[in-house]
Amino acid sequence: MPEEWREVAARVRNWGKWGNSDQVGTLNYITPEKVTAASRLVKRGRSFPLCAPYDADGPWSGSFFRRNPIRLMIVHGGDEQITDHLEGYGGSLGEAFKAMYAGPMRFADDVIVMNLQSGTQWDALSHVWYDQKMYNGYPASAVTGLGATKNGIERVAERGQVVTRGVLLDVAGKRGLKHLNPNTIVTPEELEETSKAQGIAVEQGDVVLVRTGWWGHFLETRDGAGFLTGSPGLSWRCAEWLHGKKAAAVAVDNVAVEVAPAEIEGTSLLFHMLALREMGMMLGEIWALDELAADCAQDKVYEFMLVAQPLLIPGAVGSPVAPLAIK
Ligand code: UVW
Repeated sequence: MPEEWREVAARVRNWGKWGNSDQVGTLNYITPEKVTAASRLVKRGRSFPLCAPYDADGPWSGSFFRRNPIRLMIVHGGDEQITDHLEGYGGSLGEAFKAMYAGPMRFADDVIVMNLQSGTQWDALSHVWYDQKMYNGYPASAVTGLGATKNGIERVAERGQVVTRGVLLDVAGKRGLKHLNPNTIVTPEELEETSKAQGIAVEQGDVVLVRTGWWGHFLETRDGAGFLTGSPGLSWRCAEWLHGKKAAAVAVDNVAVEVAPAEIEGTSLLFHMLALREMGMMLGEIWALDELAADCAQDKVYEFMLVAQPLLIPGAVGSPVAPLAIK
């Protein structure tokens, strides 16, 4: 890695800042005072879901190490005919259906099979590392077939801590575009200019939402390969800007928060390494920001209460999330 990147990595490193056993990183910036202040941002009682659909029509073509979610019905309305055929049918399944269908009640059940990373998600601090170390100096070997024994997403979920002020930086909107062009690099200077243009300053403990318009573009084109490989997104240099602001997390409406391909040839996920490994900052990916952005453009209020709790999945290196921005 170039010296300049290594120097930034050293400058933004938060290891030990919240103790040697910390596993939630910059979420420590969200204090009880921050949560109560965020609740006071709710003025209209209007909430905006920021979750993309977990369905078969997402961007994962099957050529990557991820797939679109697969949802299957396990019990459904058509199963009612089983009541005509249960006589003499044994086994625990037969017994279960006899008991459940004894009266008039009928029901449906389903199951979902998906990568935790294939839809709207949080990356846990154990998702990415380099040089055999992850956030707070934990060894990469702590992530095994059992899951992440350090920096797993459950550390965040257990604390119930992803409730704070959200700030939207609508970079595409500021440029007057529906979406940024493919592979556009969003610089820290542009984040600063956007925040100034919107009259909002990022403060300690905020979750910063950056809109590129890329998810909305995918919904129009359904071009999964283009969504994955042509993504506009943050420059790795934005890490230092977010570090200086003491942001709690960052989430973007693209696949990896950062721009693709990586700005330094022969590397990948440069911003991931700085955010997750050095800063201990979770990354939100594939967040649907268009409806919220349209509302913010209308009322000129780019701050809101954000509730974005991950699922409590012990050992997971990420989690689906259904974030809500409440104004
Ligand atoms: C990888 O592709 C490894 O990560 P992400 O989904 O966070 O971009």
